Amino acid sequence: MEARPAVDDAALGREAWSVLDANRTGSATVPAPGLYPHQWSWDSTFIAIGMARLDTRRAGAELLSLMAGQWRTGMVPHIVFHPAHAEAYFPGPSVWRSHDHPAAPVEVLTSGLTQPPMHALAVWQVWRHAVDRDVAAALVRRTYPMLVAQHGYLAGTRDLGGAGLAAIVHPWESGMDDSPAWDDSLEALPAVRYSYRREELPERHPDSHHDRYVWLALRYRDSGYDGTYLRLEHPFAIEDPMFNGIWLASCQALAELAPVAGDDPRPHTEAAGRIRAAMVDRLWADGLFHARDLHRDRLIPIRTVGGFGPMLDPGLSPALVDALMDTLESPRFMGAAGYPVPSCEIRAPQFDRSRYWRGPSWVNTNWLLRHAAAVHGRTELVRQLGTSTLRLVRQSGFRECFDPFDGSGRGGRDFSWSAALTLDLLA
Ligand code: 9WN
Repeated sequence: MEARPAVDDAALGREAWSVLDANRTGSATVPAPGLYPHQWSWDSTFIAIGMARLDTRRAGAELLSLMAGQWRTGMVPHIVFHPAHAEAYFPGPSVWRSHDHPAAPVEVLTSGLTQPPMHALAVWQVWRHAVDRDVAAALVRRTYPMLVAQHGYLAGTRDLGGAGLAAIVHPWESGMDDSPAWDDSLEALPAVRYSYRREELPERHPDSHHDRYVWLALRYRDSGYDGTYLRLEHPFAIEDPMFNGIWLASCQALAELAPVAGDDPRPHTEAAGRIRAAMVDRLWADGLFHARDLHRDRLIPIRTVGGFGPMLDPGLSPALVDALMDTLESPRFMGAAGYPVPSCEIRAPQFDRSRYWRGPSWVNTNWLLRHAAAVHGRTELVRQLGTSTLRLVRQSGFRECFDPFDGSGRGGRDFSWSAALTLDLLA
């Protein structure tokens, strides 16, 4: 494992801020230099949450730059492309062709998929922790209608199961693209081959899966990013507990923000209640939430860190919170990991300690589970997740993810959300 000289909190905070400065391109921050040269959706929400501890204006600019990519349908795209690096990441703007779509923004190029709807939760965190209250209040008023539109899109176009949950239509939409949760659904798709240069691909995907990712994206694009096509024909539709747990938490956040924006909080609280009831009814089994494959109408058996997403809900019943805590602390997850929280159950045959969402621990999911623990007053877990996450970045740097047994870094270096959330944890 890499040895890093011991750093105190102040020095760690300075290092984190300098990573964010280095990854800045105009008003946006890229996830990692080289590897991800554009603005990614949920990355920027975590980045804004961390920045808000020191610079309200910059946190707001990060979110507004992302929301400039919002489509008139309300959809917030998973990538807002940086024009100077257009095709430096595959698939780039020439694949997504957002400029051909009447609902896409004219000024910026984007992807056609979305990512976990962290946005309202992020605006609420910025509001709660802002150093400049006036700037934060202006940000809330400006973004509130955008967030309402985003939630409307999820509740309408994305309720593919008709039960009140939002479906993801591509693994990239989960934010956990190579999670073993999607393996069976992907393997049910036709075997396809594309002729892009293999070296353009991120190392993380078995080739056959990446070809299917591209195939799914092209099918959706060729439908004109059409909601009816998604309902009737698109072959990948999954109700994911992390995506929906984050959406629910964002509904609660919108209810908190509504009075600041001069609006009624009740519709957001009611929406949260509907999502909660649907998640408990449709996704709960064996002490954890599971993803549901809508085409096979069955729960996906593997346990992943995504199954803890609904714990972000302050209204989740104490009995379910207790059961989730038991699973989290068991040898399937934290009980057998030196450095929590592994992204996939350690006992699963698919678990791989070094491959992205198939095993390693991530700063953003640790932050989410720590936030969930705080919501439910589980102070020991809050302390444990905060301390162990800071131990990871102190030992191995602001890496993309970490080996859950020895804490060594994996994936990209100088990863923005690892740096930004460190600032939040240090605050
Ligand atoms: C596809 C940028 C993104 C993160 C995702 C992570 C990875 C992209 C990829 O990088 O996904 O969107 O190329 O694999 O899985 O969570 O937002 O950091």
